[in-house]
Amino acid sequence: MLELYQFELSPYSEKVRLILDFKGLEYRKQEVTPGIGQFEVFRLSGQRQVPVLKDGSEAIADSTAIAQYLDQKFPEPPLTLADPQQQALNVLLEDWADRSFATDVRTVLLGALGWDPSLREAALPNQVPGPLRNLVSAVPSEVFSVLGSGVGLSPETLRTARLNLEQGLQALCQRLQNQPYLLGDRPVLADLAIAAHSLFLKFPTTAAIDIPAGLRGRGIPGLVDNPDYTVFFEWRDRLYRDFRRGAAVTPPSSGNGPTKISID
Ligand SMILES: N[C@@H](CCC(=O)N[C@@H](CS)C(=O)NCC(=O)O)C(=O)O
Repeated sequence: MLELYQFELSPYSEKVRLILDFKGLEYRKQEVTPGIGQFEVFRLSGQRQVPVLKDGSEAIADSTAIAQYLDQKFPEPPLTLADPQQQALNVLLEDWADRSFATDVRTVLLGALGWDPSLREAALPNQVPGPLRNLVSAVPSEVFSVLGSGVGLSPETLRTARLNLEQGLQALCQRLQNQPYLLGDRPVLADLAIAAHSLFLKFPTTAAIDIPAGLRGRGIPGLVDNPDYTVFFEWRDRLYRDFRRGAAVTPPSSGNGPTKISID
């Protein structure tokens, strides 16, 4: 059986899980402990990052390489498009998702918090507004071992990331105005990559990801609740409903704070 070496809350791992589910493939998750567990990842693949897909004696690192491997070995349904011009856009959009979008989402999440993990509890009551505090106080510490600490982000970096993200979301909404998926009437790699990298913009409700109950369906205030981006979040939630295995879990009723969980 296929084995996925992963972090549960890594967007790149989520991208591969979405691809595996989209193709209807069975696989086993091998959760890697950040730090010590990455020695095993290195032993397998010659590099330390997750995701790594193990297929028998083969170990494939990097979500894009894994996507290409799976599409070649299990062609149906395809992640690519037959029309070369459309396929070029598919490649470019996936790369944008993995670099620009992924970085901006991470920066906006960390930056919105003025993040320093060691000061988190101390800083929260004074510096973070209500809805954001509710969100943040429920974020498990594992998220921050994936995201990094965010220490040293300048206000200019934060502003630029927020603007980039808003511009990207507007462009994606534009593409989704008249078609169900980003490049037509079926999802392709670009859809799955962008959906996966929106993990921290809005936590999905699927039971397939081990997310604290208080976070399901919640996201960054000012973005998830902005009507300008409704089309984007509807597309993301539809994609999860139709293709991600594991039923949706009803999030806690809005207005209440999330379930508080202990943070290191
Ligand atoms: N280009 C890689 C990026 C993977 C990546 O950034 N993985 C992060 C988790 S989201 C990681 O393993 N971080 C731990 C580290 O760099 O040591 C891909 O597409 O898979």
